[in-house]
Amino acid sequence: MPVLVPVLGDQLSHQLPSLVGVEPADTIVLMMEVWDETQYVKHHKQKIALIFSAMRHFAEELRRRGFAVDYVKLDDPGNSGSFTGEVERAVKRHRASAIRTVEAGERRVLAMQRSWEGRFAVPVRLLPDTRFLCSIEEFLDWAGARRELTMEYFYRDMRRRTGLLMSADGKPEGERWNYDADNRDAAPPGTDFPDRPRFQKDVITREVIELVEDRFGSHFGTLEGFEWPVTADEAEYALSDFLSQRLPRFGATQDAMLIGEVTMNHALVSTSINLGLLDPLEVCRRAEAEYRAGRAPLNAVEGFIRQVIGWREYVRGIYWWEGEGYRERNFLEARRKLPGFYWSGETDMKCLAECIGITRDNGFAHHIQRLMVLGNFAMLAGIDPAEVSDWYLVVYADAYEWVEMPNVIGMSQHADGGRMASKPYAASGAYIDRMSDYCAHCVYDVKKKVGPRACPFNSLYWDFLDRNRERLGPNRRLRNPYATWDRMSEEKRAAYRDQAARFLATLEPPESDWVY
Ligand code: FAD
Ligand code: DLZ
Ligand code: SF4
Repeated sequence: MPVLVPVLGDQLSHQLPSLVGVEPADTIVLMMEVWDETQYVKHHKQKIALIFSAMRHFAEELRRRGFAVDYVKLDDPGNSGSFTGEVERAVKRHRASAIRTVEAGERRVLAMQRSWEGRFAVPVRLLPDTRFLCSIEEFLDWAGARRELTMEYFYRDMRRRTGLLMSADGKPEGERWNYDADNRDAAPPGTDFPDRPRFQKDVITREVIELVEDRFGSHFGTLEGFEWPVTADEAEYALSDFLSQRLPRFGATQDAMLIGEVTMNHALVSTSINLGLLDPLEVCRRAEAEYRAGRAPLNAVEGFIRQVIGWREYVRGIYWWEGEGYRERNFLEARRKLPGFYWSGETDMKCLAECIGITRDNGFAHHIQRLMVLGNFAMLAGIDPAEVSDWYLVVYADAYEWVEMPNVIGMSQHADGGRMASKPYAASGAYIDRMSDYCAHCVYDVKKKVGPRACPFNSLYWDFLDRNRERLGPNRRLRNPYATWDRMSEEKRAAYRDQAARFLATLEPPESDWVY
């Protein structure tokens, strides 16, 4: 009687603990396209296409390695539509003696896995996911011993542990841990960025794209611009392309935004790492090798490695540290509905229209677009963080709860009360103007605070601080903006409040709630 090895859609690594050390002859690998996973939020079309195509390719690779793979397609007759239903059918079909599987990245799915032993009366071996450098237990120990969970200190521990960018004397390379201050340049309009790598769509990907158009046609997003790596080989090609073409300039313009530019000097590796097509440590070693060979500067390589072994591992730890109810955290008690234009992209605000358009066409936007345009606006406008979180989970091809929620609830919306970010990532139009060319093409005037053409970010920024004074006033890092607000005349403050109120009254929720 074989052992059943369910492999989930974001566990596509040949080093997966459930696949290592097993005898293919005694093993049935189960992979399942299931309706429930496509609907717990109505994911972007590109996200579903990416996951299904990558799953189907991975199943082929496993077969070539001698595994028997039972692959359940979405439209297969009898597909029950859920992980638990499909595991139950497979246990019966194969008379499995045991189940061996790797813990899911999301609490929701982990709860299903934990129910299997009781339901199916076969032993279930649930293995930790070793594709992270810091285990959940290690993170909980680290967090439990601290009053403040500062990412920078976590990151330094990860540098020491991995030896990445460390000198022989145990000091950080270049004598500094962090080169963030060197990574805040704008990019002049007209800057030439290398093209994103493109991939031939083979018959598997073409079939999946057709399936998604057919079955998920009403979901957000377009499929025409689908350019994601769907195999480990393609992901490796994309990584090499980044290392040679964009990493050397990754640092300086990391936060910059330009109309029509999707990739800039970003890596576009998050979908591949999150799916298991790339190993995070290997990715960082390759980036370090570029520095050691003198092909990429330290500020760029350190900046990149910090994102992967610092932020990525840290947010995953925070997700498990925060526990149940994380999505519902709402420190600022923000209750407004998400405006409809987050789905349609129809707004006169050029920055939002551009970032939403890029997101619709690519299932992607880079970090600063997510944080300082889309997230910043939602927080200033007082949108309910749970709705904001659902939006991010839908629209990005790299979004899974463990990485999306801390970034949205914690970092971007300050809904955790400051656990992740010591002050809210709130900014007026001046920041967006400094880092992009959006404002030069906007109907609003970024320099104006009140009046019909005033940039909405300006009055919203002050109104946000004013509205949340009780909660944010004690924050020492906000002392300066509050002092500036207090120095304004009452007349000026009233004008800002009025401007913000009139703008907020124009925000309308989507016509239907199909998106949830
Ligand atoms: P680069 O900018 O080139 O960075 C390199 C890698 O570092 C990324 O591929 C990613 O693996 C890692 N990384 C960088 N920043 C973060 C971060 N804050 N958290 C986790 N990993 C990070 N990333 C996701 O993978 N999934 C999400 O659902 C997601 N949601 C986000 C929501 C918000 C509000 C914000 C502000 C950020 C979010 N991020 C998310 C982080 C980040 O925006 C993306 O990882 C990044 O844009 C992916 O593009 P890239 O591969 O070109 O990254
Ligand atoms: C996101 C997603 C989607 C859309 N579909 C599937 C699927 O049909 N089969 C599958 O195995 N995984 C899918 N996923 C990814 C899962 O939701 C993912 O494994 C969990 O989010 C991890 O906890
Ligand atoms: Fe956005 Fe304001 Fe600039 Fe327009 S003027 S692009 S709304 S920041």
